[in-house]
Formats: sequence, C-alpha cells, structure tokens
Amino acid sequence: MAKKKIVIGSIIGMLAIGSLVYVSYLLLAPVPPIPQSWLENSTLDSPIGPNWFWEYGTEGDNSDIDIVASQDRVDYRILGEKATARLIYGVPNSSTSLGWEVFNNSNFMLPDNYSIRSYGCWVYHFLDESDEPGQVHNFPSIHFRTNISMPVDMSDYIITDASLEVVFNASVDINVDSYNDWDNTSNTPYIDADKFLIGDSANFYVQLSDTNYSYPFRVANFETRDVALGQGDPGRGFEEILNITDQELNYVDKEDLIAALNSALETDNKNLAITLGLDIYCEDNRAGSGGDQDLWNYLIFKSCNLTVTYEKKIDYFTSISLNQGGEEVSGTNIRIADANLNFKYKINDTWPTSAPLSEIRIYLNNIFYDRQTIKLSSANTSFQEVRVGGLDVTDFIDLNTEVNLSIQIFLADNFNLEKVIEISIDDVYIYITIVDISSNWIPVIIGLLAAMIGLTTVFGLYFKIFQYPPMVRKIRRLKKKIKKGRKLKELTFSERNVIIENNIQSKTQILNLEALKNEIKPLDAKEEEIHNINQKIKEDNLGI
Ligand SMILES: [Ca+2]
Ligand SMILES: [Ca+2]
Ligand SMILES: [Ca+2]
Ligand SMILES: [Ca+2]
Repeated sequence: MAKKKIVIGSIIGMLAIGSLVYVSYLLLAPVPPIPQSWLENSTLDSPIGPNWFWEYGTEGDNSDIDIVASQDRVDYRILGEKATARLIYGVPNSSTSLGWEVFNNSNFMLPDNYSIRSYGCWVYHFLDESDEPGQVHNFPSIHFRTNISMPVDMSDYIITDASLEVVFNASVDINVDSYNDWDNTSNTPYIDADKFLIGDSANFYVQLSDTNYSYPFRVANFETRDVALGQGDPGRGFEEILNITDQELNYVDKEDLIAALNSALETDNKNLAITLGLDIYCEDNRAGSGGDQDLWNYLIFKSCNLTVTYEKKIDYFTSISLNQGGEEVSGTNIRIADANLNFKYKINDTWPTSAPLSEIRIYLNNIFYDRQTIKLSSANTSFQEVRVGGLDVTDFIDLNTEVNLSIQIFLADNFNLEKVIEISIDDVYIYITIVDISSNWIPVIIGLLAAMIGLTTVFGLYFKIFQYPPMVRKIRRLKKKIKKGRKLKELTFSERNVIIENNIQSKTQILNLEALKNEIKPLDAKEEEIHNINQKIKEDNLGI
C-alpha cells in the first residue's frame, strides 16, 4: 500500500516538475530570431543616393559603360554605338568632297595638262615623237589627293562596313595603240608588231594612306588596256574603243578595304588621306614615219564616294559597380545564423554572342562571391531573381564588420556593340538572421529547484509517514495527539480472536472437489508408478 502511494506521489511530483520547467521555458526562453533586412532602399527608389553609389573599375574602358538610376531601379548601360559616315561624296572639290589638290607621284613627270574642274579631276596628255623625239613623255603620272577626317577618334571604334565608288571617263585618239590594233589598209598591224609589247594604257587607281602618305594601300584600279582602249580592227571584228563613259573602277574586297582603312588610321586615329592616281603609259610602239603618237584627249576622275560604318569597341575588363556600405552586425553573445542575398535583373535586348564571358559579379566585403555565375547571356527581358530563394551569403558576412555589397557588371570580352544595351536590377535585399547565444540559466535553475522541492517532499513523506503500516501510522498519529493534548476520537478495536478469525477466513479457500476429482489418479495406478520409479533407481544404482 505504501509503495503504491510512493509511486503515485513520484508521478505527481515529476508531472509538477515538468510543468514548472515548461512554464518557465515559455515565460523566459528567447523569441525565435526573425531575419532582418540589412540594406537601405532595397527597392532602389529614386533618388538612390546616398545609400547607394557606383564606381568604375580600374581596367578596361570606362567610356564603354555607365549607370543610370531611373524608374525606381538601376540600369547599367553598355554604351554600344553604330554610325555611318559619308566621308567624301561626289565630284572632287564640290561641297561634299573638299580639299583636293594635285601632287606629283614621286619622281614621275606630270602629264601635259591637268586641273581640278567642276566636273572632276581632268588630265590631257599627248605623246608626239614627230616633233620632239625622246622618251620623257612616255610615263607621266599624277595624284589628286585630299585628307579625310573621321567623325570620331577611331581608336575606340571598329569599322564594320565600308564602300568606295569611283567613276571615271576617258577619251583617246585612234593613235592610242591597243592589242586590237590593226592596219586595215595594209592588212598589217598598224603598229610595228615587233615593237608592240603590251600597248598604251592609262591606269586609274585609288590609294588610302596616312596623311604623310607613308604606306599607301591600293584599293581600286582600272587599266584601260583591259578593255583595249584605242584603235581596233572592225574588219576582224574588233571595234575601236576610243571612249569610256562613266565607268567604275575595280575594287578590292570589302574586308581588304576595311583593312586598308584601319592601316591608314593606325598612326592617326582620326585622319587619313585618299589619293586618286593616274599613270599613263605610252608604249613606244611605232617606228618610222615620225614615230609614235599617243593622244589622250581627256582622262577624268568624275566622282569619288567613300562611306564607312563603325561600331563602338567594348574593351574587356571594363567594369562598373553599384555599391552600398551597410551597417555592421555588432553585439555581444550573438551569432549570424543565416544571411541571404537576392535581387532581380533583366536585359532590354539580346546580349551579343560575341561576348559570352561577360557577367554580373557580386562582391561582399570586397570578396568575390564565386558560388553563382550570372552570365549576361542568361538574362531575360523580364525580371528574374538572381536565384530563386536567393543566395546563401552567410560565410561572407562577419560580425562587427560593415556589410558592403557590390553588384558589378564585368565585361570579360573584347567585342563591338552597335547599340546601347541596358541591364537593369531592382529589389536588392540582404536578410540576416542573428541568434542570441548568451546562456539563460533561469529556466534551468527554476527547474532544478522545483525538482529538488518535489523529490524532497516525496522522500520526506515516505520516511516520515508512508514507510509504516496503516495501523502503526494510526497509533503514531494518536500518540502525537495525546502528546499535544488534543481531543481524541473514540477508537474501536476488534478482539484478538476476532481478528485472527477474520484473518483465517480471508485466507481460507473453498476447494472445488468436483474439479479436483478428475485430476486425482486411482491408487493402483499411483502405486504402480511408484514401483516403477523405485525399480528404475535400483537399476541405475546397482547396475541390475
Ligand atoms: Ca524598384
Ligand atoms: Ca600610237
Ligand atoms: Ca604608243
Ligand atoms: Ca571601348
């Protein structure tokens, strides 16, 4: 009986202790930490300063990029540009083609006559061996030249397209000798066959160079020999070709033209020279009868057009960052349990495939966050999170150190860009969860005290009261009362023999003879079993 009460008492005691500890925990335990937004003006509302500021990197070309804060977001702009410039156009020395002058082509003699007229660069030449034997008029040459200025310093631009159109006219006398030349009267070559090698020819050409004319590159030409300008032989089916009207030169490929322009601009990024050249070759191909005559009535550069298209050169290692210096995570007995960075970004156009390495970079406290690659080629035209749920930046944020964030556009490619491309960001958040790690002993102390009180109570009650049988406890209580002189209730006791009788009766069981009857074996069977056992013992012990 006493044991049962002890058990019950212990259970009640333990429940009481548990309840006390739980209530103490509820009242005194710290509230679970809530993540705190750590940046100012995360939504990038205008004006974004002074919390947010931007700065350029130290490499690359800062003219290739900038930042504009507008529409409650921030736009990084990659400053592409495309322009087409008509450098010269039309008739030399007209209003759209200025500055043409005549120059000697090194030591060659000039033609007999020349000038820059309203209809173009005009040349006249007549080789006449009859009145002035000699060779001095055989190889005249002339250069018409002007300098061209590009609209911009081309050091930061790439020429992506160029076109050249030069138109000339020519008119010669029948005495200009071509490979179709034949004397119909004598049915012999008009020229002395043994003196004819390549015939007479005028070569129109265009050269590009620096303004010092140091390294000219020929980008177009036309040899009149190629069309047999001069006397022909209609009887043999070769028409006389004495005029060329509004003919264009033959040009180099566009790539070679661009290469020549680039070379011409190499020393001076803005200025180059263009030359319209004319070499006249009067082959001395007729002997006797006063010698050879070659009359070039006129050779004219009528017009010259040069158009160049260029795009902005974007230089690798160019970068710009949007920054915020946040507050320190400071305090004692705290720990950064979690830090999460997130922002949205988008692009307004397709990122050029020629710049696959360029990206958005994140720095926290000047340490590159290298766990997430954000290539600009992955940006969409609508806002997307840098990562769904944000980036775990816990390891990049230290206690008692400012939380400095940089979101950088880093251009890792050299490429040309024909227009401005915007990369926008918005909703830049850093959430930091701080946990208080100071020791809170109050609930523990209260719990332990409650436990001690409870156990002391339980064991005290046991040793003082419940270890005795009920009758003894009753007598002890009676003794106490007598000692203290309190009024006693009337006590009734049973006679001793009555108690014994009751005790015997409580322990007496009535035998169920009917049930036992079946279990009792007949005496004969029992005797036989005893006999068999005795016999077995004898055999085992005596070996019989
Ligand atoms: Ca915003
Ligand atoms: Ca001739
Ligand atoms: Ca000749
Ligand atoms: Ca550049």
